[in-house]
Amino acid sequence: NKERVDGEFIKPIIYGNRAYRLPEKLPNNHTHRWTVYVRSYNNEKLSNYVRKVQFKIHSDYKNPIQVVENEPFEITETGWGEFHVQIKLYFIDPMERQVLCTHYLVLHQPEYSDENGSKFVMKECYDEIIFVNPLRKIYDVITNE
Ligand code: SLL
Repeated sequence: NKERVDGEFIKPIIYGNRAYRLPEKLPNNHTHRWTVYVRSYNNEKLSNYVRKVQFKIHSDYKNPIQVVENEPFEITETGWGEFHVQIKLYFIDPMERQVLCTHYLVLHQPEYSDENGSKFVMKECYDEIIFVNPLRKIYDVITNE
């Protein structure tokens, strides 16, 4: 069904990272385990309209480009340094342009405590996806949530 709805519709998203300090340094000098992620603002299913997410990390890594096709849209690695991560969202509707978010991975601050009292570092950013003349079936999910 190729029917479209005229107009612009917005879905809020959150992207960012968490990082935990490792109890001891790994042989490759890695000091932290981190996860970079993107999710919908209200914890609704992003996969209703996102087909896949590509994460591009520092070229130091063996797999600098990783594609995640299912929720949760996230990758976890260990490392020692901070750098820019490119997060690219691909939509189910091929007519929707890809959305690129650039996130600066943080390991050192700001710091929070989780349910178990473990300290972690987190930084999250808010952004919005704008759907222009979406397919009816995409319109239905983005407006019914
Ligand atoms: C820079 N900010 O731009 C620094 C780079 C790279 C971090 C940080 C380990 C990767 C690996 C790691 O954390 N690299 O061992 O594969 O120069």
